Amino acid sequence: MKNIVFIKRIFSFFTVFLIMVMYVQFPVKSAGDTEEINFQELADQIGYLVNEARTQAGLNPVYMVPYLNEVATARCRECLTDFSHDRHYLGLKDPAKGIYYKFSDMFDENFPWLAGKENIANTMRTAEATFNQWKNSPQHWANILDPQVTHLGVGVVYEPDSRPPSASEPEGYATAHWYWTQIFIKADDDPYYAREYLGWTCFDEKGNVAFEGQYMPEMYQVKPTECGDLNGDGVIDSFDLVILRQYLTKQTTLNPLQVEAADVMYDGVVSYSDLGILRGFILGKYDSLPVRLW
Ligand SMILES: [Ca+2]
Repeated sequence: MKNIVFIKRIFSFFTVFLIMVMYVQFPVKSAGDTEEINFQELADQIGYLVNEARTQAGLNPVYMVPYLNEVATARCRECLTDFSHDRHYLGLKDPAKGIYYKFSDMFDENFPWLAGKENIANTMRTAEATFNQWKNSPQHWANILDPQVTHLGVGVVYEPDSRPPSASEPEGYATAHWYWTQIFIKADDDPYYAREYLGWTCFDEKGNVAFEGQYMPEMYQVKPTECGDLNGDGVIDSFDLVILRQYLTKQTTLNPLQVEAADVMYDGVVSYSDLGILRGFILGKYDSLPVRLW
């Protein structure tokens, strides 16, 4: 009986709008070792940009939910071999392999959502560039600014072995390195039903329904506390030195706040001179950062 009520509620609200962006260009530059890419930070950057846009439009910000991030990441992986909303290779779909028959198949059957939408994109390598693709497309933008949306999941996947399409193989493999997905939902946050969803939902201190682990995304997960503190742990030590060396040898990337904190010479660029000064500070050669050498 409960399930019947729930199913009716889903169908009465259920709408799915499926839109994608595909730019036919193939960046040849590799992102390097994918171990060094902070995918969670990239996903949160997308969420932050969504909320910035929604706030400017006078709409409520949306929460991100770890489970929805997982769903969106699975959708990205699906897009590696079939970058499409219409699932026209239906006969090839195999849920056991993480390839789904329809949008709603990606969700646990008990997950309390009433409506869902997705935006997918590929090719671009930064959250800002991907977000601007969606911003410049009216249908994607309408999803981002949908007043009914309450929660968001973002997935980001990097595929190092992508290759350009050929006439004989139009589908079936990744044609871009980067894949991005937004999964928007309208949550079933009716307190009357919420207790049936425990495990997915919880109640905040005011008794409002919330999803387990939901959070407001921040632009950058790593936030330096001061000049020289590249990893944002509040102290300047050899761990920061290692990060700066990895950055200079292109083994890792830094967010803009970290790049600013890495400019310990305060000359507007990050170079091996900064590495020398940071090492000198850690060894006690300098009393404070930044150190201006002129
Ligand atoms: Ca530090």
